[in-house]
Amino acid sequence: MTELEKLQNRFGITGLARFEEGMGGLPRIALTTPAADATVYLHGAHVAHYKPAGQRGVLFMSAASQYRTGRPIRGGVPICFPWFAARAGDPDAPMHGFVRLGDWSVESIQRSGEGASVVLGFKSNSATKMSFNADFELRYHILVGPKLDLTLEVRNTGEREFSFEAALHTYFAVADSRNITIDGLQNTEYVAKSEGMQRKTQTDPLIRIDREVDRVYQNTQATCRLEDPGFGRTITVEKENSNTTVVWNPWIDKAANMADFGDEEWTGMVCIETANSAENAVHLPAGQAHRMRAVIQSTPH
Ligand code: TA6
Repeated sequence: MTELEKLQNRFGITGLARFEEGMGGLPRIALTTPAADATVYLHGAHVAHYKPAGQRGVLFMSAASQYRTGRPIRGGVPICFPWFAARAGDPDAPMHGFVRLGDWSVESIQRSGEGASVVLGFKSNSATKMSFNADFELRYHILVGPKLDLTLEVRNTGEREFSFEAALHTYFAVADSRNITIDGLQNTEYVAKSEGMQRKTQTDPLIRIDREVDRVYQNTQATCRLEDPGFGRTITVEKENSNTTVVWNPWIDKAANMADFGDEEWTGMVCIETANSAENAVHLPAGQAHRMRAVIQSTPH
């Protein structure tokens, strides 16, 4: 019996949750529910598709994405942990940490109202401790329904406090990134990564994409609202226990320099990321847990 068949036998639910070979032969869970459909790869616990009933898909996936161990999937909701972006002082460390590069375990799959809930797990081991010297257990709670409700739980299973950064690095599918607006971050300070790491304040009420935008908004718990006139919908991103929000679009040049991203795909996506980064890093005492949550809802106009 293959690993996939073992998973199907143990966790599969007829008419709701099916294990299948996804892109690159990677195992994934196909969720088909009255409220929404979704796809979750065990590689990186990566939500790659979320489509509420009667709507188009909410998440962007690159047609050029790689699907193999050791490489991140491009699009959907990558999980960044235990650091965000490049690791300070370690140029060889993988961008955004290592948990999006490896396989997660399945803990449970259940029907939940008109949708489904999935819990995936990732534990520290000798290999992770080589680069991040801490004992931890992650549990990723994925609730697929009228909303996409994601909670990343980090538990310190060691004897001493450790600090970490984390992000649910969500890629939203949009009709044309030049025509969308993002509301919710007015008067918030941010680090402008595409402008020499300048520290600035968001003065305009609405964020628009008219160049490369790579902004790390600090000390904000605000709900963001993405208006997409082209697709005729509003997407809201509510969050809990997250003090950083990142907004990113690579624009033309950066898109052309990304091997796993189509040169023209920058017009079809924008990232609004639920995070804790830099001064908002989390300091987690031994035995304690932290739960960062993003709740995503798409509402047609
Ligand atoms: O969240 C924005 C960002 O940090 C950008 O600087 C860009 O690097 C993006 O993440 C994608 O990172 P990745 O390692 O997935 O290519």
